[in-house]
Amino acid sequence: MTEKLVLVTGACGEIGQALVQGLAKQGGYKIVTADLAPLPESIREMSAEHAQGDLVYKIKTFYDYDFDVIFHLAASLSSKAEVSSEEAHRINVEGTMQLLMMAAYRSEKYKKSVRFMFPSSIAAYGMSSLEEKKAKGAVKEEACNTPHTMYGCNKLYCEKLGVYYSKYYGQKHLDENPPHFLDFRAIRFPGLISAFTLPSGGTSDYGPEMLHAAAQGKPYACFVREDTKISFMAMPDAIKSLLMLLDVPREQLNHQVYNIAAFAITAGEFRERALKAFPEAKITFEPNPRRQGIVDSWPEDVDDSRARKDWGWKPDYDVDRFFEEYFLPEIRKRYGK
Ligand code: AKB
Repeated sequence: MTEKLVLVTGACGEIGQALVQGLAKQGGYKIVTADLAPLPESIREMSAEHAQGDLVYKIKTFYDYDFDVIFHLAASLSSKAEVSSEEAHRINVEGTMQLLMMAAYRSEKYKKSVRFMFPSSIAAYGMSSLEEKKAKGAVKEEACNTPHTMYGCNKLYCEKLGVYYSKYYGQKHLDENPPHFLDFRAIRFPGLISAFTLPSGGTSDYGPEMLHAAAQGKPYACFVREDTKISFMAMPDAIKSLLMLLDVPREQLNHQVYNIAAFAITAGEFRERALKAFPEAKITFEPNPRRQGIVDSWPEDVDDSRARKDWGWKPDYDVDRFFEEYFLPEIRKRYGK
């Protein structure tokens, strides 16, 4: 069987590294990676080729490749995007648009629908107050699409761009039979937690930062209030969702954007779990008003019934299994505690 050619942008990021490992483990893919940074040692051997540099300027190079699949993970995350909003817009929107155009062009020219996998985020939602956040509970995809952050606006808009390039680009959809438009699929991720890497530039980062600090015996001042609640997920489940959605036949999908959820938990509950595992941990709460505002605007949970129905999504790790079977065993090995 011939290998499928896959591009992973943002390959050095948390999802990127785990995804490259997941694709390599699954087999059947020739992996091309792209990132601003050189590839870390852990995935270097798995990439057939690495394009280092700014995607927006490098896009021309990619027109020469016959990609079957694109995972466009490169992004400036929510906290970072608030301090450099213009740069974030360039990375998050222009980078995505350039890649979508390239994928749409190739799909049409070669009559082969390129699969374009896009990680969106719970940042695409916006709650006007804590009362609304509480009242709304687990939100469905179409609810509260009023993001409060540059990153959230970028993600929501890029979902729309993806739908546009896959359905309406050139307005040829009426006479094209069969259509050869790019096949855009997006997942709105909650906060992700890996036992192997730490996030940077995001606002859900307090969860993984707190747990990694506790495991290393380092004090941690959490930048959000104890009662702050959002949805989180183990990194292996995030990778599972991307690989699952990639393989679903188009006819089976009734939508192009899907929520996925695993467990919704407060920062205070994270602290309790961390203290149970590492009783010496020193965790305090020192809310940062700007970052608190960002997380307060995100829903406390998301409704993932659409993904469950269309492609059989189900996380492997609920909160107990996340700690007992994934995070704690791995982190103890990592930090020797
Ligand atoms: C962030 O905090 O910006 C991301 C996200 C929730 O999309 N982790």
